[in-house]
Amino acid sequence: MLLSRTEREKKAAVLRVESEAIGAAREFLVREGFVELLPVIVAPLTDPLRHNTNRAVIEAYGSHWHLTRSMIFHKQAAVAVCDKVFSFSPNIRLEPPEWGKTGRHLWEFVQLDLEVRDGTRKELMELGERLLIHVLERVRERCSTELGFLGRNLPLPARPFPVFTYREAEERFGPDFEIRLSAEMETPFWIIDFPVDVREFYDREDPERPGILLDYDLIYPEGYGEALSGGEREYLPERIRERIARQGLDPAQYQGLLELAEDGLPPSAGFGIGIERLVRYICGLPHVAEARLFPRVPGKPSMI
Ligand code: ASN
Repeated sequence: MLLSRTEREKKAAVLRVESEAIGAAREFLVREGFVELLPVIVAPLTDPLRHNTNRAVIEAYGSHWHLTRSMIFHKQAAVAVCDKVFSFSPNIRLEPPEWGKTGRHLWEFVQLDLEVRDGTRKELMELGERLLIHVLERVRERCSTELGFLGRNLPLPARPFPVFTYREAEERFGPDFEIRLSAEMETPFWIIDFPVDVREFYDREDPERPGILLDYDLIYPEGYGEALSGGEREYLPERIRERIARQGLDPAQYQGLLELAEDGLPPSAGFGIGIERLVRYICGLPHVAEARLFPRVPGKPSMI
């Protein structure tokens, strides 16, 4: 790796911030009663995702195994054992090569994925705000030299963060409302109530408002885009089956999930927060690749 002295110093500053942010998030969650799970890297089933992402599959012992795209189903199963779980979970998503230029995508990244048994949207949104503020406070306190070196004046947002419904945001800002709002806002904000067809089948449809999901995305200000996405979950087998069918997916691929649901999956809610995007926002970096020492950028080769 041929980095100039300044590049090396910058990278070291970013990595120190990242390490502090990870430590702060872990400390916060353990204090809140969460149990850390070791990540799942391969599984017979993984997150279908709603956008068109090629599957990464390996063959082992005569079966096909997906590389994890998110630990969603494992988190849902895990809360039957421990009430609150989290994992720093490596994800592989084979995004189109042109996404290498968005500044927001890596095809290998880590998300802090968490889930709470019997959790509600309201509780999880509060948790997300407190978690983010704790991390920002800690980094400001312990990494002022690094932030100064990176020229980043990191603001501390006040709770509660503003909330927009998907419909309201779309009406006011058009189809790319997320990017436009993110560029305009000066504080992190939520988008809630996504229509059922734009999200994955596992986010719970509001029984009181058919067609609307009980989900939530947190978006960074200053144009940095999505911070976290999460939702209450479908946990009843008949609901999961219906949602799978409505999205035209093959139920056989989700056999393991359906069997777990037949045995009794607990109700839960959770979210995932991308670590490289968090560090990009904290440090004010142009691209998420700068938050990794060995980045995997869609469409870009790597020597190591
Ligand atoms: N981690 C997200 C969630 O908890 C799912 C995802 O990454 N697609 O909802």
